[in-house]
Amino acid sequence: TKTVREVLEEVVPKKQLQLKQLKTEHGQAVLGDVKVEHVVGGMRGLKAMLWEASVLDPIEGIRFHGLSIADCQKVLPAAPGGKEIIAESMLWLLLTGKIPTEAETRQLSRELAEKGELPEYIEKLIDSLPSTLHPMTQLGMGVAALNHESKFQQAYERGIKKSEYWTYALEDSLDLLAKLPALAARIYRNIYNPGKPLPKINKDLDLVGNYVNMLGYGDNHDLTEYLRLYIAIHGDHEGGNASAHTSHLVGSTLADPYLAYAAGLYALAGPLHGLANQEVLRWQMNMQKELGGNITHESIKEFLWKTLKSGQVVPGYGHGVLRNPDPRFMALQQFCDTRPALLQDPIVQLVKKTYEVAPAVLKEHGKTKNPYPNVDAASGCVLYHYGLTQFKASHTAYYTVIFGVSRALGCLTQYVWSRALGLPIERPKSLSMDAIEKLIKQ
Ligand code: CMX
Repeated sequence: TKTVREVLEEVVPKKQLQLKQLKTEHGQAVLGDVKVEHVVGGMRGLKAMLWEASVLDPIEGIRFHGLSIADCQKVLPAAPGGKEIIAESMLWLLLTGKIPTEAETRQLSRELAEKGELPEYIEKLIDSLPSTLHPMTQLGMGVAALNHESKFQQAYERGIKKSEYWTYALEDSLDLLAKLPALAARIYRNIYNPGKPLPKINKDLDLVGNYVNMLGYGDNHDLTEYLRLYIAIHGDHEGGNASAHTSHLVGSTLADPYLAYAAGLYALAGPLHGLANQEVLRWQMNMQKELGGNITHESIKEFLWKTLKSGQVVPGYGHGVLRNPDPRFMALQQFCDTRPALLQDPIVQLVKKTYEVAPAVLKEHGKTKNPYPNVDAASGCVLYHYGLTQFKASHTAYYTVIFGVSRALGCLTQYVWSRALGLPIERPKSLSMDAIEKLIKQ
């Protein structure tokens, strides 16, 4: 049984060599043109950054080191007594490109559990915040403040060789991942159950098992399994999405992993990104209220048109890269399909029915390049079913915090790889409209 560090020690030199060869042998190879539409269109489709752990295919969806979600479900170890992928086995795959054994997965779970308690100053910081402060603001503050412990920052100040950066980056990343559940659960407790004692971390439990326990739902096996799957498959979605790209940019300045990920979290908080699952739930509940007992394809279609005609987006549909139903959405649907209680839930049923109608309506509307559901179309509604109903007022919007616990897997993996590969500070060239016009005329 190897540790994740030992596996990385073996993999890093190979990847370093691969990059060296790419730079020396293919440095001038062309990957595409930069068009004005890229510069003014949010760089959509521009192949402009390196990201190791996952690549998003417009049709097939996400692949983690080449493995689809279905592949991962077959080969990645689950928790004892569970079936779903867990955060640790996904983290191992993302970091190393290898599939961990059961024993390696358990060992990583134990290491994270042993490092999981929060330092007292973080507990005090979080407890001092008003319960009306947005949970994502709190999460970002807690993550940033944990850099008091940053081994990377301390080593950098001591003066270490560039080739050693990644090892300290890895230690920080594991420390941060280990502490995220306690931080996220404390925020939840303070807002929704003030004063309720928080359970200690169980050293025999996986990361998400402990998270669900600390949220107060530890006796709900189905919710625990749902969140294991949710957190594993939201872990990484290649590099260009707003949270990943933000943390990558900030990390490229050699700000430590805590600061880099805190920055990524604030990008995740936006309604077009990580807040969307909550928006979906709000929207589906409005639909439910308005349609009453009359839930038919026709009435859903009318509601969709009403949303579109009022100039709003249909939340949970569309994507910057995907051009097919999101396989993460399909995996969550599959989870629902095997559980009668979920299948009977009115809001889960409405999500399913909406999916039967929405693509055709969005095609007819003709604006979005992708008329299909993304993962957010289902994820929040299932949380609601399990009793995580705190989403209504924006200051109590908690769902994105769960996404924030998950996305750390991918962002911190890339932080380690960026340091291992010695990637430089990001500094793309910007242009004014006048400068663009001048270039076109040349
Ligand atoms: N409903 C209505 N209109 C939509 C739409 C939707 N679901 N998705 C895109 N459009 C519109 C866009 O607003 C844009 O309109 P304008 O030309 O008037 O600005 C047009 O279609 C073209 O957009 P696009 O190229 O298809 O999509 P983008 O890459 O610009 O945006 C996304 C992608 C996800 C922000 C967008 O589809 C959206 O707003 N969806 C709803 C929110 C959502 O579900 N977000 C979650 C994304 C998943 C994630 O974060 O991982």
